[in-house]
Amino acid sequence: MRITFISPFPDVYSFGVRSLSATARAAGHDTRILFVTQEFTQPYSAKVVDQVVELCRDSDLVGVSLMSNFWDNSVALTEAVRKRLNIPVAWGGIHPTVRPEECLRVADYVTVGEAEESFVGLLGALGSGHSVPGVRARGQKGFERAAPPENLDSLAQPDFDLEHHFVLVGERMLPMTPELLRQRTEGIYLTIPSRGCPFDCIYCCNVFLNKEFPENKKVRHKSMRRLVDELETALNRLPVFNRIKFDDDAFFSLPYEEIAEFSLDYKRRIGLPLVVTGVTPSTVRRDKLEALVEAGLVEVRMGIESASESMRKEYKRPQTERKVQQAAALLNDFRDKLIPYYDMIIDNPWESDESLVESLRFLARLPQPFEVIMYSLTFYPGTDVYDRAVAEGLVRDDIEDVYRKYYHSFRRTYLNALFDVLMHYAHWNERIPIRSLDFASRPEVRNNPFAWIIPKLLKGRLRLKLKRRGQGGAAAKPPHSEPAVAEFSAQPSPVS
Ligand code: B12
Ligand code: SF4
Repeated sequence: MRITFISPFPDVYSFGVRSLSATARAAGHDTRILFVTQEFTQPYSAKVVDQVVELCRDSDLVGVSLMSNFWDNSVALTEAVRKRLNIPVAWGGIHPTVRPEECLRVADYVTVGEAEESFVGLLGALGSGHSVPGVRARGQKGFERAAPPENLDSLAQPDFDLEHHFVLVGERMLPMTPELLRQRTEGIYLTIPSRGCPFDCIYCCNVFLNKEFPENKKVRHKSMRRLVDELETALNRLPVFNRIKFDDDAFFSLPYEEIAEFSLDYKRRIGLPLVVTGVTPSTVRRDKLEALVEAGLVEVRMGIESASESMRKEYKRPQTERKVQQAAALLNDFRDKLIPYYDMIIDNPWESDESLVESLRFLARLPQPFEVIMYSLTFYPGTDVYDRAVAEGLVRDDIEDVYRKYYHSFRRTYLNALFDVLMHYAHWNERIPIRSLDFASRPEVRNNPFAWIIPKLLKGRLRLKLKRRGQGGAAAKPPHSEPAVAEFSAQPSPVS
């Protein structure tokens, strides 16, 4: 059977699709992957849709992977394929997992949860009318869930066979080449050593997964040997990668012995700079850091989200302020070799200004160097914040209020402008004057309509400092892998 997968994300990592494609190939099917790389805020042009349809023409099944934000573009491609080719389309990924009924209004099949086994089951049963655990079909009554794979080592290595991959370049779908892969990944090989998460942060889809799949609470890891084997296979096949990235909330929760085993093997067989994202402060430990830094760890990304104790409790973040400080201090001990990125959430309609000020003051006192990445709280379906936002009328239309919301577009408030300033100072490794920040965040100051001048002055000060350092580019955006915070200083910010 021939299956064409569509990845509508702007990046070409698409780990879920690569895993499914490899599994289907191992089961004897022929697959193709189309990386139709575009930001979800931009609709596909008719020219792009036409080419995608052409590349799907000889398929028995088309599979689309999506997160909620990619709804519009996934609908556009699916409708074009179904109408023009009359080929069945299956959807999978986190959005169809959380919202199967909604997705079945557009797709013929939806997989719920991790789908290596159920997808191959679907291929075997296609057209037979037989039901397959983990798969929902249009009009089908009843549904049997499929448990996620227990042993990650038993899964096929992700599909990196470029011969059957295509990627959107400008307005053209071109065959993937090693050079295009290098450009699109920026030389980063991304993988996910574990699946599952024991926590239930109220803004994360794990809340849903933990309810729907109680097995998800137990973290399943690939063995360290298998993980390094995977990296080695990818590097040998494609010498385009110069950095490895684990997008994994649970990597630091591995026992020290396993991390030490991994580190030795990684250093010997891979030896490339390593990035670990999704670090939780409660799992950061000196011995683990020492081993990983020795192996090549150069960057970690840790979720702080809020420095206010009450907010963290509300978010169900499993850490105290002391733990966060300890973790930051530990990371700072490795500052010559390691740069930490701290994630923060703003634009929470239930968060008070006092709580935001706590975060600002906390960040301003953290040991440098570090980078800050801000996220605008988004109410993804299946999360607790979504339920509350719907109940309170903050979300009236899922598509408009959630799927189309850009998570890096921030409300133009005075306190957000201060976060922006702080982020710039941190990026340039300059300390924001703590007394100025404390003054700027006092209630009587922040409620003054002229207060917006303060963030501008602070940015001006930074520019001057950088000029003196011979780096006149303070106006430049920090080179984060994510789009930088909106330019608050471009216009006066209303006072919140
Ligand atoms: C790795 C990851 C990324 C990577 C790679 C994303 C990519 N293009 O693949 C990066 C860092 C780029 C990323 C970015 C974003 N991410 Co992200 N990411 C993850 C993470 C941590 C793991 C996903 C993963 O690969 N898991 C392992 C694979 C094997 O699982 P999977 O992808 O779910 O795939 C399985 C099934 O879903 C299914 N499946 C998947 N695709 C298909 C297709 C078909 C046809 C079928 C049948 C089945 C199927 O089978 C797969 C194999 O079992 C999840 C957390 C989570 N628990 O899922 C968040 C998560 C998916 N991300 C999320 C978000 C919001 C984002 C962002 C949109 C914004 C942000 N805040 O970061 C950005 C922007 C994306 C973009 N590129 O524009 C949300 C999605 C919420 C939602 N409802 O949409 C999640 C769930 C985290 C959360 N906050 O709850 N992310
Ligand atoms: S620790 Fe990370 S993956 Fe786990 S629930 Fe919280 S945000 Fe989600």
